[in-house]
Amino acid sequence: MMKVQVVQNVLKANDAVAAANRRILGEAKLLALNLMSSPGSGKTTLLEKTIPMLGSACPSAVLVGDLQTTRDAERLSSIATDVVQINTGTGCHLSATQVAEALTGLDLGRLGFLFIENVGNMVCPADFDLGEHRKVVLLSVPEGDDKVAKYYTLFQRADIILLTKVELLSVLDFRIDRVQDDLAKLNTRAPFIQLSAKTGQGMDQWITWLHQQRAAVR
Ligand SMILES: Nc1nc2c(ncn2[C@@H]2O[C@H](COP(=O)(O)OP(=O)(O)OP(=O)(O)O)[C@@H](O)[C@H]2O)c(=O)[nH]1
Ligand SMILES: [Mg+2]
Repeated sequence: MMKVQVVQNVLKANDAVAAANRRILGEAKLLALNLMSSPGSGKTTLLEKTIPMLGSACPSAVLVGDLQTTRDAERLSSIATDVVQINTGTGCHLSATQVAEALTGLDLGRLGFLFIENVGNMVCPADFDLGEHRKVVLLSVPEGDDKVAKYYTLFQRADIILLTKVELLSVLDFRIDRVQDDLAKLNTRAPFIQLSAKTGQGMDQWITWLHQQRAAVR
């Protein structure tokens, strides 16, 4: 009983900070996105390709969460206007408080997009609202076509689902219809885009969605 109480308190405290973040991000009139997926499914690579395609009128900042190292921040440093690396130590997800702290160092008014690359993990990030406007969930082809039903909470909450590394479909046994059947039971609201950062397939569709969502929150 006590344990349940503690967990609920942690989530409640996180939600309060997330609500404050959402107010701040709303006033800044930017679009804030929380990118979630397992390690290595292509979040940083997607941002490396996406940010230059958004146009100079829409500067982007990135908050990137990893247990350790500044490797992802270094990859993005010459691409994004601002990059903040958040090291969680042993933490398996970003919290609203970590995002709030990172936001204090940014000039939000000049930004068009704020990308928050969560810690690579398919379970924990799903439970922690950061105050983002949209949740972006990636699944890469090498991970296998059975993941949607297994890690359902993440996919249920997604506002868009990106199937990444699709140029590998020809060399791996991956059935897209299996993914689509599972999504039909869990989340029919989120668009499903087949994408390859390597070949550029699906990138235009993703960029169009980003601009549409930004217009919607403004
Ligand atoms: N073939 C192929 N490889 C890709 C694609 N996108 C990313 N990769 C590769 O996948 C590996 C992991 O990509 P990252 O972008 O670092 O993945 P991540 O999700 O940011 O990983 P974490 O930050 O550790 O969670 C790298 O070797 C990328 O080059 C793609 O579209 N096709
Ligand atoms: Mg990364």
